[in-house]
Amino acid sequence: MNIDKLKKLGFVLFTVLFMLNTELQAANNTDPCVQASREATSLARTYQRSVRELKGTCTREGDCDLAKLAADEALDNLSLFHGEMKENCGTTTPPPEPPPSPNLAGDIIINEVMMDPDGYPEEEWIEIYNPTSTDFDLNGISFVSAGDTLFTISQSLIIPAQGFILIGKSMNTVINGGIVPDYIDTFSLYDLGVIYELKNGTTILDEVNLWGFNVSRGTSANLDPRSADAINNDILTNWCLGTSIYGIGGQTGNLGTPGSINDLCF
Ligand SMILES: [Ca+2]
Ligand SMILES: [Ca+2]
Repeated sequence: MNIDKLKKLGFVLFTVLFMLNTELQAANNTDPCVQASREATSLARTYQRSVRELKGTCTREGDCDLAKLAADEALDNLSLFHGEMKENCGTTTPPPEPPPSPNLAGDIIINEVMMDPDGYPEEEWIEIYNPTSTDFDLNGISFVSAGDTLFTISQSLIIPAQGFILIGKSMNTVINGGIVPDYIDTFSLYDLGVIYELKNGTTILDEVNLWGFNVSRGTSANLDPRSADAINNDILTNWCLGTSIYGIGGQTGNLGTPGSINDLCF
């Protein structure tokens, strides 16, 4: 075989490979399933990256709005593409599952506290509210009072979207003021307003400073329900004394709304 024949053969082989490659690329580029799958995978990576950023940097309330927005947007688009894939591509493999949502500042808040009940010490309670549209598992969440961790929840405890969890000290309604707690633990609250925090490890999910709040025995510290978010519960004037009678505790009955929507403050 001479050099010219070798050159011709090389040219033919090159042309065939080039055409094959072009056809393969064209097939890949026009297949809606392949495209949707790529988009979904890319969005899942974006979401995972945003979640990593949030977990790495977002340790204070209000610091992480942009990363949260990016994560939310990627997740929304991911759901959209997944829907398109199911519609257009039959049994196409679904995109990779994103990890569970990270715990973010403001996802749960301190909503009402009975710190000085008119009766037994077991009548103290803490109410947590979930202002978001997603259920939240309180497993691993700590409650901190004046810098001291009073307890850490060590079991799955779901607080529904826009729902409440009531944490008490006893299930016995004879001594707990007639409340029905969702969860009980061992703790003791000061009979005055202090700084309370909900934390996930070192991340503060919510903080309220009730220092200066005018506590009244047998009456809860009650956040106005129109201010039920992590920012507005920082404002002391959005808090007031509970006014609804509940349970059986104390000589005159305790006032507050344990486990349900709060009394209006103004
Ligand atoms: Ca707050
Ligand atoms: Ca309440």
